[in-house]
Amino acid sequence: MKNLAPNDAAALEALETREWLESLDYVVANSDKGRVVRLLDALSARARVAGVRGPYAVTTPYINTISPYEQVPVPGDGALERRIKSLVRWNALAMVVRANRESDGIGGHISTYASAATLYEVGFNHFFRGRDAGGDADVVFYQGHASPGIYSRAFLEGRLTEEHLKNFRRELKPGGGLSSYPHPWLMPDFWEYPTVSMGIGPLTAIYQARFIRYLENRGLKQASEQKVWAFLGDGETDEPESLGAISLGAREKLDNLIFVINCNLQRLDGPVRGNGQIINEHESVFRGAGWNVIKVLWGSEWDDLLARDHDGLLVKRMGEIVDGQYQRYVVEDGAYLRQHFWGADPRLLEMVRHLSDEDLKKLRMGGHDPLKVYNAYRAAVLHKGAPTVILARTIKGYGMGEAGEGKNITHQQKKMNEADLRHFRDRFNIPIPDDRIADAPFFRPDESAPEMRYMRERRSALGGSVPKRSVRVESLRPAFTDVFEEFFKGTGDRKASTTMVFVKLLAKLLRDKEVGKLVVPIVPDEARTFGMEALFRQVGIYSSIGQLYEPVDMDTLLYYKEAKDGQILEEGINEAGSLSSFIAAGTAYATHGVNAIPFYIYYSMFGFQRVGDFIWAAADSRTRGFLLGGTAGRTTLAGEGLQHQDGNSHIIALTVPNCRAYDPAYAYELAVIIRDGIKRMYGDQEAVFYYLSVMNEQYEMPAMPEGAGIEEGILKGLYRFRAAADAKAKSRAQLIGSGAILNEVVQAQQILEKYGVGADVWSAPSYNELYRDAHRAERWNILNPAEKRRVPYVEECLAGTPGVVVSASDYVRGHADMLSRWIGRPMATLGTDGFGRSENRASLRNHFEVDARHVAAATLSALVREKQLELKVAKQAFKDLEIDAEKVDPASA
Ligand SMILES: Cc1ncc(C[n+]2csc(CCOP(=O)(O)OP(=O)(O)O)c2C)c(N)n1
Ligand SMILES: [Mg+2]
Repeated sequence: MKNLAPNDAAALEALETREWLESLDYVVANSDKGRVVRLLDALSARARVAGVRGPYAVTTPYINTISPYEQVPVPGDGALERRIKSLVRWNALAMVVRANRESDGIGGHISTYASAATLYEVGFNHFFRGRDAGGDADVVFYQGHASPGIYSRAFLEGRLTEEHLKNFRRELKPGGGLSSYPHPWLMPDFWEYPTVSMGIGPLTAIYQARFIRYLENRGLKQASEQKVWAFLGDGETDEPESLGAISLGAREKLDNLIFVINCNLQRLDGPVRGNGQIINEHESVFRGAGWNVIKVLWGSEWDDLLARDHDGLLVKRMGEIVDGQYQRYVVEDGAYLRQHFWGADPRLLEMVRHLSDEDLKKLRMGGHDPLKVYNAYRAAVLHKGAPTVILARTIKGYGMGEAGEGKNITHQQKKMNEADLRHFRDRFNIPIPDDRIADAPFFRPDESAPEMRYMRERRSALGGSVPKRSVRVESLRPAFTDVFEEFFKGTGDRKASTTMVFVKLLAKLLRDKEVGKLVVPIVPDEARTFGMEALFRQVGIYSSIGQLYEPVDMDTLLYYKEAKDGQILEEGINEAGSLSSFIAAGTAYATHGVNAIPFYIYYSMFGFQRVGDFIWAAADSRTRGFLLGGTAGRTTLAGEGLQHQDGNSHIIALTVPNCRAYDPAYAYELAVIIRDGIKRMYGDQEAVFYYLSVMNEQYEMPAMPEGAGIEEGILKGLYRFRAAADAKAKSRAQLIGSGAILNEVVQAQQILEKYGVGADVWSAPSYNELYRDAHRAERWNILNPAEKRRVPYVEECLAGTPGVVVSASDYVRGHADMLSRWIGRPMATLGTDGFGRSENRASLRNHFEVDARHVAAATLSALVREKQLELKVAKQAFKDLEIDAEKVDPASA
């Protein structure tokens, strides 16, 4: 073929392109869609064979996924729905504006809900099923900063009063107020799950959807049409947690899961992707992960323009604008749009010649068009075999006009002047007269108004109002005939670690007739670390599709068994995901009416420290269950070194108000705590959960000491484990130990005998509980100066005892030090401040000075200072025990 001139080549290509497109149009018009896809596949395969690479695209053109031809009309009354939405908008705005007038700087957000109003209202009017729908009730995760809109709707529905709205962000006002964001802890009848810490909502939503399948597959819940909706911000997806588990959603075929990403293209400071397109970025990420992706970019006004876009010029133009520029269009007028968007090509200008500048400005974004949003939700609900993500284009601060629509400052705009309020009122047609507008009064139509009746009818047809949280389980009071007894007896001369004891106890619980099926063991690829592999076979690993392969260890007794009704949630190396499963299981008593009892065991360093915010969310969610920090302790986990050796977790656990944390040393302690925990959480319905550190050091587990008050002491956090052999000794001491270090303390007791010191040994399974009890008492004492002083439990135990006090634990010294004021005299504290080391146990305990020798030395030293022992005795002991005063300080080493 002869070389064509460039112009001829372009013309030829245009002609060829047009012919191909016409052929395609013919097939589209005359065959089913499957045929079109097969044809495209065949073309792509042929091109590949011929060595053509690409086009490979996980994105589609920058237009709506659902074409106008596929749309169904929105059932119901669109005008009334618009009216309701306007009223919700108004009251949400009034709430924030008024809160800030009354208390400057109290905060609140207008612009997030303003962008998402249609996304929520379509849900409220047509999709979200309430609790009266029984097992079908949906679980909805609301974008935290959109909460004013959610409250505002609840106000219109008559669930919240004007007083509540007035007290937005003033929770301590008499009569109570509304919490800034979704917090079940603070509003336990309203919110189900916290979301405002970015990324927590999306991740926990994925695991919630998976846990629903788990309950169904295990026969604990009937299969239903229940959906999990997660509303999140486009900026929020920058959090690794937001997108971190989306592949799980697709792998597990979670068609009960719908993400709605509110793509207003802005985050707090400015554009999410000024120089790119967040929506297409998300499309590729989610499609690549196997999700059904629905883009809702353009409102109905664009349909006609796109239908006339025969050369694809408009689609091309839509796709080439970056988000920062799109944001610019929001704040500019129609003339600007004509010049800068449409003016890129005379043919585009021609397309909109019939539209005024004002018309151009009115072309809506898809996320503000109920028809587009309704059809997206409908398609999502009907989609089978994969979760759906809806990427909805919206405008941040929609309707706020000059006060903030589309502006970079809009996220934090909480004040509006009279002119702004008037503008908003006019735009949404709110019946508030000029002379009252400056006050931003709330507005609720008369109960008999058509919009009020419509709203109530819609909600009642959908199973009642949402959000709503309620507890729907009976208390669980199991008899536990053969679960705990064995652990009270000890192991005789057999050695065991507390981890082994826990695993054995768990295995027994799993066999228990009453609670066995409710137990949910959760592991992050760490079951073998904790010696739990026997459970693989005993109860199976949950897999929604069973086991499609012959496991490599099929012929062994404890093979890797996956099963559809498997009980263990083996989450892979994913502590945040595991915690999300813990939350889903531990809140099932409220969300699903199932008393699930989760036991989540993990490397203790990768809990509070690694995913502490998820633990905080669990606490907020009123999660029940047991967190087990395995291989805990700074010196108990030999070999692993600085990253793994935990001397911190109990300190962080102290900061979680409803987390009861224990560091048990012996089998019976563990048994007492777990039995009591189940009773408190599932019998008495206390809103607490547990953190137990369990160790891998093996030793003989003693039987529970005889005598009254031991169980109570364990639970309160302190009891006398072993009294001094010689209570009349001249020198006396009280030694306190916890966890694995308790054994060192017991040994120190024997060493001290040789130097004439009679020491009592106390086990302290929970410094945290002691501290809380003490402050409860002290607070009461402050508030009741005329009354007889209440004595904290720790003081009651130790104040009257003879001799010096020494405590030792595998945690930083501050942990025990927090009790020192109630001991009645100075307390010498040994602990593990400083970085860990790869070493064996004995060397580590020498390094951190928490072994029996150092406990004995600290005791002798204190006795000398208190003039209860002669210096020369201590000197000799130091020599015998090889105590090195010049040793490096582990706290800074
Ligand atoms: C973990 C975390 N980091 C930071 C914040 C503070 N913060 C609150 S909202 C916000 C921006 C949200 O942007 P986006 O997700 O796009 O939501 P939009 O308001 O635009 O709908 C930020 C940074 C937070 N709430 N949580
Ligand atoms: Mg945003």
